[in-house]
Amino acid sequence: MKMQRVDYSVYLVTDRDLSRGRTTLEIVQAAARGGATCVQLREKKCSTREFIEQAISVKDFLHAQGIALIINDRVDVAQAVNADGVHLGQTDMPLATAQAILRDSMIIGISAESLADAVQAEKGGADYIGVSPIFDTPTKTDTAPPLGLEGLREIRRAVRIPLVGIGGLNQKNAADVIRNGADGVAVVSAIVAADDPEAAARELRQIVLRAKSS
Ligand code: TZP
Ligand code: MG
Repeated sequence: MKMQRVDYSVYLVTDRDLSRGRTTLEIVQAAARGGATCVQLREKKCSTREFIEQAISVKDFLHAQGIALIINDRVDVAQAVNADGVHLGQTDMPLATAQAILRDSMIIGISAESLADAVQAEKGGADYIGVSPIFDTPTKTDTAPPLGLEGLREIRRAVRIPLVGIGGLNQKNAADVIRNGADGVAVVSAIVAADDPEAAARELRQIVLRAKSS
């Protein structure tokens, strides 16, 4: 069953290369204790088998907490582990193809690198949009030019589905991202590479909650 009402407030995107010796599961557990509300498992290098094993262990943990698990890029892996969703970029499987395979069984998130991408994703029936990137980031360098807060605002005015900002987001700019129309902040390094991922997630959660209520 497709999860209704996902909380995108603090959306952790994993990255084993930035985890400083901690396992992805350890990072996910710490982030969940701190208040992360959604987790995207993003594995660019490991084997399909390892991706699936990792996804199962992360899912077992997250489901006990009621936190959504979204799989990056791989519709097959998302199906194999019965994840809550899949996240697709502009050069990944097309939205319509993923919908034909998944038949409304899970959330589909789409990365939008422009206003046109965002409008098209909403028209196509995406469940949420990752607005990417908001700012420049060393974590991913093959991105489109940053949209900035102005670009985010423009997208917010044009679409109704949930928006999650990504790219260079942290405790210093998370409130601005929410105030400019995002429903949540997606972060890699601000949690994954933090000295204390739990404290980092907790701080982000407080900042986002405050920004939403002000
Ligand atoms: N997609 C767009 S920017 C990005 C991804 C996966 C990386 C964001 O990483 P960070 O460390 O939160 O800037
Ligand atoms: Mg992708």
